[in-house]
Amino acid sequence: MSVAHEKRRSPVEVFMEGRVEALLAALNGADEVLILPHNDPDPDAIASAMALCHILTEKIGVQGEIAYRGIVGRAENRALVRYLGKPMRRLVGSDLRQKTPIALVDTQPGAGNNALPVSTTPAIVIDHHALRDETSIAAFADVRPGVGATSTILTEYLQEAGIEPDPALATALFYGIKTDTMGLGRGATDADIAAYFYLQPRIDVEALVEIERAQVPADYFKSFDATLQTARVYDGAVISYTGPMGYPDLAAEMADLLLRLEGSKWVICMGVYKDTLILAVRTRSRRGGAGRLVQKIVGDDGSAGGHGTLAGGQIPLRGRNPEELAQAITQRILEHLKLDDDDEGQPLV
Ligand SMILES: [Mn+2]
Repeated sequence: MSVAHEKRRSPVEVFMEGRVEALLAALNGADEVLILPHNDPDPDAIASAMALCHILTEKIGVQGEIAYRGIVGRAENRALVRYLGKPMRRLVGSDLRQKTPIALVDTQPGAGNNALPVSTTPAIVIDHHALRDETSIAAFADVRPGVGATSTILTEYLQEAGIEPDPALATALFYGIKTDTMGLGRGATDADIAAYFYLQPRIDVEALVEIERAQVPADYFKSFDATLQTARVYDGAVISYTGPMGYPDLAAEMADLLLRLEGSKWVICMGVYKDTLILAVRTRSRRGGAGRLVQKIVGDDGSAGGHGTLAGGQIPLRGRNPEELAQAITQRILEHLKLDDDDEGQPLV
Protein backbone atom coordinates (compact mmCIF):
# COMPACT_ATOMS: atom_id res chain seq x y z
CA MET A 1 0.00 0.00 0.00
CA SER A 2 2.99 2.25 -0.33
CA VAL A 3 2.59 5.37 -2.48
CA ALA A 4 6.00 4.61 -3.94
CA HIS A 5 4.30 2.01 -6.14
CA GLU A 6 1.90 4.53 -7.53
CA LYS A 7 3.02 6.00 -10.83
CA ARG A 8 4.12 9.59 -10.29
CA ARG A 9 1.92 11.92 -12.27
CA SER A 10 3.49 14.70 -14.32
CA PRO A 11 2.46 18.33 -13.74
CA VAL A 12 0.57 18.22 -17.07
CA GLU A 13 -1.40 15.16 -15.97
CA VAL A 14 -2.28 16.85 -12.69
CA PHE A 15 -3.27 20.04 -14.50
CA MET A 16 -5.31 18.16 -17.11
CA GLU A 17 -7.16 15.98 -14.62
CA GLY A 18 -10.88 15.92 -15.38
CA ARG A 19 -10.57 18.29 -18.35
CA VAL A 20 -11.31 15.72 -21.04
CA GLU A 21 -14.49 14.67 -19.19
CA ALA A 22 -15.53 18.32 -18.84
CA LEU A 23 -14.83 18.90 -22.54
CA LEU A 24 -16.98 15.93 -23.57
CA ALA A 25 -19.77 16.89 -21.15
CA ALA A 26 -19.99 20.34 -22.78
CA LEU A 27 -21.65 18.77 -25.81
CA ASN A 28 -24.48 17.65 -23.58
CA GLY A 29 -25.17 14.44 -25.49
CA ALA A 30 -25.28 16.04 -28.96
CA ASP A 31 -24.12 13.71 -31.73
CA GLU A 32 -22.76 16.43 -34.00
CA VAL A 33 -20.49 19.41 -33.55
CA LEU A 34 -19.47 22.26 -35.84
CA ILE A 35 -15.86 23.26 -35.28
CA LEU A 36 -14.84 26.77 -36.32
CA PRO A 37 -11.18 27.75 -36.55
CA HIS A 38 -10.53 31.48 -36.97
CA ASN A 39 -11.13 33.01 -40.39
CA ASP A 40 -8.38 32.48 -42.96
CA PRO A 41 -7.18 29.59 -40.79
CA ASP A 42 -3.45 29.11 -40.19
CA PRO A 43 -1.72 25.80 -39.37
CA ASP A 44 -2.31 26.20 -35.62
CA ALA A 45 -6.05 26.72 -36.13
CA ILE A 46 -6.36 23.90 -38.69
CA ALA A 47 -4.42 21.38 -36.58
CA SER A 48 -6.31 22.31 -33.41
CA ALA A 49 -9.67 21.89 -35.15
CA MET A 50 -8.63 18.48 -36.45
CA ALA A 51 -7.38 17.32 -33.07
CA LEU A 52 -10.55 18.43 -31.31
CA CYS A 53 -12.67 16.71 -33.95
CA HIS A 54 -10.65 13.51 -33.54
CA ILE A 55 -10.95 13.51 -29.74
CA LEU A 56 -14.72 14.04 -29.83
CA THR A 57 -15.18 11.25 -32.38
CA GLU A 58 -12.87 8.80 -30.63
CA LYS A 59 -14.20 9.37 -27.13
CA ILE A 60 -17.94 9.77 -27.65
CA GLY A 61 -18.61 9.08 -31.31
CA VAL A 62 -19.58 12.67 -32.11
CA GLN A 63 -19.62 13.59 -35.80
CA GLY A 64 -17.45 16.64 -36.15
CA GLU A 65 -17.42 18.98 -39.09
CA ILE A 66 -14.73 21.63 -39.50
CA ALA A 67 -15.81 24.67 -41.50
CA TYR A 68 -13.95 27.90 -42.12
CA ARG A 69 -14.63 31.39 -43.39
CA GLY A 70 -12.16 33.24 -45.56
CA ILE A 71 -9.35 31.59 -47.44
CA VAL A 72 -6.31 29.45 -46.91
CA GLY A 73 -3.85 31.58 -48.83
CA ARG A 74 -0.26 31.01 -47.82
CA ALA A 75 1.39 28.42 -50.06
CA GLU A 76 2.62 26.39 -47.08
CA ASN A 77 -0.86 26.33 -45.56
CA ARG A 78 -2.39 25.21 -48.86
CA ALA A 79 0.18 22.43 -49.03
CA LEU A 80 -0.68 21.40 -45.46
CA VAL A 81 -4.39 21.22 -46.30
CA ARG A 82 -3.63 19.18 -49.44
CA TYR A 83 -1.52 16.77 -47.42
CA LEU A 84 -4.24 16.40 -44.79
CA GLY A 85 -6.80 15.56 -47.49
CA LYS A 86 -9.91 17.71 -47.15
CA PRO A 87 -9.85 18.17 -43.37
CA MET A 88 -12.36 21.03 -43.61
CA ARG A 89 -14.78 22.81 -45.91
CA ARG A 90 -16.00 26.35 -46.52
CA LEU A 91 -18.63 27.56 -44.07
CA VAL A 92 -22.06 28.20 -45.59
CA GLY A 93 -24.74 30.46 -44.16
CA SER A 94 -27.05 27.60 -43.18
CA ASP A 95 -24.33 26.05 -40.97
CA LEU A 96 -24.87 28.73 -38.36
CA ARG A 97 -28.67 28.43 -38.39
CA GLN A 98 -28.59 24.78 -37.31
CA LYS A 99 -28.94 23.77 -33.68
CA THR A 100 -25.60 21.93 -33.82
CA PRO A 101 -23.28 22.90 -30.94
CA ILE A 102 -20.31 25.02 -31.99
CA ALA A 103 -16.69 24.78 -30.90
CA LEU A 104 -14.21 27.63 -31.46
CA VAL A 105 -10.50 26.90 -31.70
CA ASP A 106 -7.60 29.37 -31.80
CA THR A 107 -10.16 32.20 -31.42
CA GLN A 108 -12.88 33.31 -28.99
CA PRO A 109 -16.40 34.77 -29.11
CA GLY A 110 -16.28 38.45 -30.06
CA ALA A 111 -12.66 38.32 -31.22
CA GLY A 112 -13.73 39.66 -34.61
CA ASN A 113 -11.89 36.97 -36.56
CA ASN A 114 -14.45 34.15 -36.54
CA ALA A 115 -17.88 33.41 -37.93
CA LEU A 116 -19.68 32.83 -34.61
CA PRO A 117 -22.82 35.01 -34.56
CA VAL A 118 -22.96 37.40 -31.58
CA SER A 119 -26.20 35.80 -30.41
CA THR A 120 -24.80 32.25 -30.37
CA THR A 121 -23.31 30.62 -27.28
CA PRO A 122 -20.45 28.29 -28.16
CA ALA A 123 -20.26 24.90 -26.43
CA ILE A 124 -16.45 24.77 -26.49
CA VAL A 125 -13.72 27.43 -26.71
CA ILE A 126 -10.03 26.44 -26.77
CA ASP A 127 -7.53 29.21 -27.46
CA HIS A 128 -4.22 30.81 -26.51
CA HIS A 129 -5.01 34.48 -27.13
CA ALA A 130 -5.88 36.94 -24.34
CA LEU A 131 -8.99 35.81 -22.47
CA ARG A 132 -12.12 37.67 -23.56
CA ASP A 133 -15.10 38.37 -21.29
CA GLU A 134 -17.47 36.85 -23.87
CA THR A 135 -15.76 33.47 -23.46
CA SER A 136 -17.32 33.02 -20.01
CA ILE A 137 -20.64 32.11 -21.67
CA ALA A 138 -19.18 28.94 -23.22
CA ALA A 139 -20.16 25.62 -21.61
CA PHE A 140 -16.48 24.66 -21.69
CA ALA A 141 -13.50 26.98 -22.14
CA ASP A 142 -9.78 26.42 -21.90
CA VAL A 143 -7.96 29.65 -22.74
CA ARG A 144 -4.27 29.89 -21.88
CA PRO A 145 -2.86 33.21 -23.04
CA GLY A 146 0.71 32.33 -22.02
CA VAL A 147 0.93 29.28 -24.26
CA GLY A 148 2.54 29.63 -27.70
CA ALA A 149 0.02 27.61 -29.71
CA THR A 150 -3.47 26.16 -29.41
CA SER A 151 -1.95 22.99 -30.91
CA THR A 152 0.01 22.58 -27.66
CA ILE A 153 -3.20 22.62 -25.64
CA LEU A 154 -4.86 20.08 -27.96
CA THR A 155 -1.79 17.84 -27.79
CA GLU A 156 -2.26 17.74 -24.01
CA TYR A 157 -5.91 16.75 -24.51
CA LEU A 158 -4.88 13.91 -26.83
CA GLN A 159 -2.37 12.69 -24.25
CA GLU A 160 -4.85 12.97 -21.40
CA ALA A 161 -7.50 11.16 -23.48
CA GLY A 162 -5.02 8.37 -24.23
CA ILE A 163 -5.27 8.93 -27.99
CA GLU A 164 -2.14 8.38 -30.08
CA PRO A 165 -2.13 10.87 -33.00
CA ASP A 166 -1.50 9.34 -36.43
CA PRO A 167 1.34 10.84 -38.51
CA ALA A 168 -0.95 13.29 -40.34
CA LEU A 169 -2.43 14.74 -37.15
CA ALA A 170 0.96 14.76 -35.42
CA THR A 171 2.48 16.59 -38.40
CA ALA A 172 -0.31 19.18 -38.41
CA LEU A 173 0.00 19.85 -34.66
CA PHE A 174 3.79 19.94 -34.82
CA TYR A 175 3.64 22.43 -37.69
CA GLY A 176 1.02 24.45 -35.79
CA ILE A 177 3.37 24.81 -32.81
CA LYS A 178 6.37 25.40 -35.05
CA THR A 179 4.76 28.24 -37.00
CA ASP A 180 3.02 29.95 -34.07
CA THR A 181 6.23 29.97 -32.02
CA MET A 182 8.69 30.43 -34.93
CA GLY A 183 10.27 27.07 -34.16
CA LEU A 184 9.97 27.51 -30.38
CA GLY A 185 11.89 30.78 -30.66
CA ARG A 186 9.05 33.19 -29.99
CA GLY A 187 6.82 33.01 -26.93
CA ALA A 188 7.24 29.27 -26.42
CA THR A 189 6.58 27.94 -22.93
CA ASP A 190 7.61 24.67 -21.29
CA ALA A 191 4.24 23.28 -22.39
CA ASP A 192 4.99 24.09 -26.06
CA ILE A 193 8.43 22.52 -25.82
CA ALA A 194 6.99 19.37 -24.21
CA ALA A 195 4.26 19.02 -26.85
CA TYR A 196 6.71 19.72 -29.69
CA PHE A 197 9.08 16.97 -28.60
CA TYR A 198 6.22 14.56 -27.86
CA LEU A 199 5.01 15.03 -31.45
CA GLN A 200 8.37 15.12 -33.19
CA PRO A 201 9.00 11.34 -33.39
CA ARG A 202 5.42 10.85 -34.62
CA ILE A 203 5.46 13.21 -37.61
CA ASP A 204 5.75 12.52 -41.33
CA VAL A 205 9.14 14.20 -41.91
CA GLU A 206 9.05 14.05 -45.71
CA ALA A 207 5.59 15.58 -45.84
CA LEU A 208 6.64 18.40 -43.53
CA VAL A 209 9.67 19.20 -45.69
CA GLU A 210 7.41 19.41 -48.76
CA ILE A 211 4.91 21.63 -46.92
CA GLU A 212 7.62 24.04 -45.77
CA ARG A 213 9.14 24.26 -49.26
CA ALA A 214 5.80 24.80 -51.00
CA GLN A 215 6.08 26.76 -54.22
CA VAL A 216 4.40 30.15 -54.50
CA PRO A 217 2.43 31.70 -57.39
CA ALA A 218 3.99 34.51 -59.46
CA ASP A 219 1.69 37.00 -57.73
CA TYR A 220 3.67 36.46 -54.58
CA PHE A 221 6.71 38.05 -56.20
CA LYS A 222 4.64 40.96 -57.53
CA SER A 223 3.46 41.65 -53.98
CA PHE A 224 7.00 41.21 -52.74
CA ASP A 225 8.17 43.81 -55.25
CA ALA A 226 5.40 46.25 -54.30
CA THR A 227 6.25 45.81 -50.63
CA LEU A 228 9.92 46.58 -51.21
CA GLN A 229 9.15 49.55 -53.48
CA THR A 230 6.86 51.19 -50.93
CA ALA A 231 8.73 50.26 -47.75
CA ARG A 232 10.02 53.26 -45.83
CA VAL A 233 12.43 53.08 -42.98
CA TYR A 234 11.94 55.33 -39.97
CA ASP A 235 13.97 55.27 -36.79
CA GLY A 236 13.76 51.54 -35.98
CA ALA A 237 10.45 51.08 -37.80
CA VAL A 238 9.67 49.85 -41.31
CA ILE A 239 6.26 50.60 -42.81
CA SER A 240 5.07 49.36 -46.20
CA TYR A 241 1.96 49.22 -48.31
CA THR A 242 1.66 46.17 -50.54
CA GLY A 243 -1.52 47.26 -52.34
CA PRO A 244 -3.99 44.61 -53.52
CA MET A 245 -3.11 41.14 -52.23
CA GLY A 246 -4.11 37.69 -53.50
CA TYR A 247 -4.89 36.55 -49.94
CA PRO A 248 -4.96 38.23 -46.53
CA ASP A 249 -2.03 36.34 -44.92
CA LEU A 250 0.34 37.94 -47.40
CA ALA A 251 0.72 41.06 -45.24
CA ALA A 252 2.05 38.86 -42.43
CA GLU A 253 4.44 37.07 -44.76
CA MET A 254 5.82 40.38 -45.98
CA ALA A 255 6.15 41.68 -42.41
CA ASP A 256 8.15 38.60 -41.42
CA LEU A 257 10.52 39.24 -44.31
CA LEU A 258 11.04 42.92 -43.51
CA LEU A 259 11.73 42.14 -39.87
CA ARG A 260 15.03 40.67 -41.06
CA LEU A 261 16.24 44.19 -41.88
CA GLU A 262 19.11 45.16 -39.60
CA GLY A 263 18.05 47.66 -36.98
CA SER A 264 14.32 47.17 -37.49
CA LYS A 265 12.47 46.98 -34.20
CA TRP A 266 8.97 47.42 -35.63
CA VAL A 267 7.48 46.35 -38.94
CA ILE A 268 4.02 47.26 -40.13
CA CYS A 269 2.81 45.93 -43.49
CA MET A 270 -0.52 46.92 -44.97
CA GLY A 271 -2.35 45.56 -47.97
CA VAL A 272 -5.83 45.31 -49.41
CA TYR A 273 -7.87 42.15 -49.64
CA LYS A 274 -11.54 42.31 -50.69
CA ASP A 275 -12.50 45.84 -49.54
CA THR A 276 -10.51 45.50 -46.33
CA LEU A 277 -7.19 47.00 -45.33
CA ILE A 278 -5.18 44.24 -43.65
CA LEU A 279 -2.41 45.15 -41.22
CA ALA A 280 0.38 42.94 -39.96
CA VAL A 281 2.58 44.11 -37.10
CA ARG A 282 5.83 42.53 -35.96
CA THR A 283 8.28 43.67 -33.33
CA ARG A 284 11.67 42.61 -32.07
CA SER A 285 11.14 44.52 -28.85
CA ARG A 286 11.51 42.18 -25.89
CA ARG A 287 8.64 43.93 -24.22
CA GLY A 288 6.36 43.04 -27.11
CA GLY A 289 3.47 45.43 -27.51
CA ALA A 290 2.49 44.42 -31.08
CA GLY A 291 -1.09 43.68 -29.97
CA ARG A 292 -1.34 46.99 -28.14
CA LEU A 293 0.04 48.90 -31.12
CA VAL A 294 -2.38 47.42 -33.64
CA GLN A 295 -5.34 47.87 -31.29
CA LYS A 296 -4.38 51.50 -30.77
CA ILE A 297 -3.99 52.31 -34.46
CA VAL A 298 -7.06 50.41 -35.63
CA GLY A 299 -9.26 51.65 -32.78
CA ASP A 300 -12.96 51.49 -33.54
CA ASP A 301 -12.34 51.48 -37.30
CA GLY A 302 -12.00 47.70 -37.43
CA SER A 303 -10.79 44.73 -35.45
CA ALA A 304 -7.35 43.83 -34.16
CA GLY A 305 -5.65 41.21 -32.06
CA GLY A 306 -2.44 39.35 -31.47
CA HIS A 307 0.33 38.47 -29.13
CA GLY A 308 3.38 40.25 -27.76
CA THR A 309 5.53 40.23 -30.86
CA LEU A 310 3.08 39.64 -33.69
CA ALA A 311 -0.36 41.02 -34.29
CA GLY A 312 -2.80 41.85 -37.03
CA GLY A 313 -5.78 44.01 -37.76
CA GLN A 314 -8.37 44.72 -40.41
CA ILE A 315 -10.19 47.88 -41.36
CA PRO A 316 -13.14 47.74 -43.76
CA LEU A 317 -12.55 50.33 -46.50
CA ARG A 318 -16.20 51.47 -46.64
CA GLY A 319 -15.54 53.24 -49.92
CA ARG A 320 -12.37 54.97 -48.76
CA ASN A 321 -9.29 55.08 -50.92
CA PRO A 322 -7.00 52.35 -49.52
CA GLU A 323 -3.81 54.30 -50.21
CA GLU A 324 -5.08 57.35 -48.33
CA LEU A 325 -6.23 55.16 -45.47
CA ALA A 326 -2.78 53.52 -45.35
CA GLN A 327 -1.28 57.02 -45.21
CA ALA A 328 -3.50 57.97 -42.29
CA ILE A 329 -2.63 54.72 -40.51
CA THR A 330 1.06 55.43 -41.07
CA GLN A 331 0.64 58.78 -39.29
CA ARG A 332 -1.05 57.03 -36.36
CA ILE A 333 1.77 54.48 -36.17
CA LEU A 334 4.45 57.17 -36.11
CA GLU A 335 2.57 59.01 -33.37
CA HIS A 336 2.12 55.86 -31.33
CA LEU A 337 5.79 54.92 -31.63
CA LYS A 338 6.65 58.52 -30.70
CA LEU A 339 8.49 59.02 -33.96
CA ASP A 340 8.55 62.32 -35.80
CA ASP A 341 5.34 62.33 -37.82
CA ASP A 342 6.79 64.89 -40.27
CA ASP A 343 9.52 62.40 -41.06
CA GLU A 344 8.89 60.88 -44.47
CA GLY A 345 11.30 58.05 -43.80
CA GLN A 346 13.95 56.66 -46.10
CA PRO A 347 13.05 54.39 -48.99
CA LEU A 348 14.20 50.84 -48.28
CA VAL A 349 15.36 50.13 -51.84
MN1 LIG B 1 -2.57 30.14 -32.72
